[in-house]
Amino acid sequence: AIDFNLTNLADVFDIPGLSDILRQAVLDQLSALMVLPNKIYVSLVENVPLRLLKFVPPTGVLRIKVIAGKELKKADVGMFGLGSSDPYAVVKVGSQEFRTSVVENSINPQWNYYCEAVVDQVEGQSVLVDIMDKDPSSKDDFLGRMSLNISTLLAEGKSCAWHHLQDTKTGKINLDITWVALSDDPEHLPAEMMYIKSLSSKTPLSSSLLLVFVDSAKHLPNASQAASEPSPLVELTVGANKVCTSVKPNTNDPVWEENFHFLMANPENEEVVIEVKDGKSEKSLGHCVIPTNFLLKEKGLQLDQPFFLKDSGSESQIILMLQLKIFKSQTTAAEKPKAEVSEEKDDSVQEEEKEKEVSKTNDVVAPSLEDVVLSTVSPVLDSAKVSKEVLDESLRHRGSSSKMSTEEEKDLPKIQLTLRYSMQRNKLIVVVHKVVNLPYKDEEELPDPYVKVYLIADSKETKQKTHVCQNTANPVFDET
Ligand SMILES: [Ca+2]
Ligand SMILES: [Ca+2]
Repeated sequence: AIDFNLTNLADVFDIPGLSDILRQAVLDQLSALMVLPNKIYVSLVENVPLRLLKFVPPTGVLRIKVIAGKELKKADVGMFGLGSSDPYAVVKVGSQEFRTSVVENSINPQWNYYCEAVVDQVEGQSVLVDIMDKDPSSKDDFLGRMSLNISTLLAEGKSCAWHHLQDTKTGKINLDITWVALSDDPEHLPAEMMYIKSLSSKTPLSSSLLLVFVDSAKHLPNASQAASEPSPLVELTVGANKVCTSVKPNTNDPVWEENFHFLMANPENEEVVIEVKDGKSEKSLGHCVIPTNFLLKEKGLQLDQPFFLKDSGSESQIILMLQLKIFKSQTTAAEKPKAEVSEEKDDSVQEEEKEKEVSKTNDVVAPSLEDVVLSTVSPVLDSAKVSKEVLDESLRHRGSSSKMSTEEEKDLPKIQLTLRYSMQRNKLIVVVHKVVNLPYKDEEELPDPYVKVYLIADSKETKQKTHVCQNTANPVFDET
């Protein structure tokens, strides 16, 4: 894994002679790492745990069946000049990529291929399908592409249709796409398992999604008696899937705060194997196993607690948050608005929550980190062809309980911003949309808020202000 901090990254991009090739290489690496959601959290109030806010479940899952192609372009020259193609399809959703098998020598291929893509955020995201002709001894030929907006799919719940391919003269593709909602109700599990079995006997499909938030570990042992502090990382294994956190250098109490998810066929008999390792010596620092059926018995299908590590120090713990989401593929018409509500909720979470008041009750904290993050992350987003990104962060009041209900969360002050970095113009564009739920003392004395944006780079500081909105706790600015 690449491990460099964002401040250094900013410096790298500032080097004027940095070749485009190197820049592109860095961007490619980063876009691979910057798996959606590209959410960044900056604590505006000190000593407030952001843990719960950083644990953001995906919005849903798309179950995609690439059924068939028709009248595809002939990209191979045949012996008698007729020609054909050896088509396969590449499906992309965010950073996830899936590939069908190759159907040889056919312009009307039948794939009947299933894949499942986790959708973190609906806004601005598409399902992209490229059709290619496999050529054993040269670069594969492009046969056409198509894209579908995920928000449209979500509204319809299901789409089964022939789509004309773009950027080509001929060809259609038949896709069956289902929006799968995520539920906290274990009662949905048997029905979903029956349903996926009925869909395909060949492809093992998923009935649920396991979310794992690796928060931190405490009192980890050193790798050996002679060794100094370890540089720990966590390896998570579910079935054949293995993922790793980043390495935290030289600490017995690492904080990772990283999100992972695993598609599961049957959570009744699967387990998460957690192994903490020293990145330097590769030695194990402790491990534990959590069977996922534990989660089925918990309220909200959720566990948020420290787990003692085996073969580790006597006090060694790992702090994890695990949640199981049960798939609900068959959404009835009556239930549809529910799915839309949950999407709305997600949007509101995605609004950046921040406030800068005229009064000095809450001092502005850490704009530098935020801006460094912005100016470095945004070019990455550009390269990943994400035109609009919303930076997330949340403001929490001191003394509030560690768990907030959704109701309470709705009333938190929030700011909505759009951030874009234009490589051509070498400019960071910040659109201040609006702020909601600013605190105020009484109805008579509403605040007159404005937003000040700081950019701190290379110890130079620039700032810009919006206009002042008189007498409101919910100002709308829409300023760039
Ligand atoms: Ca060819
Ligand atoms: Ca070919």
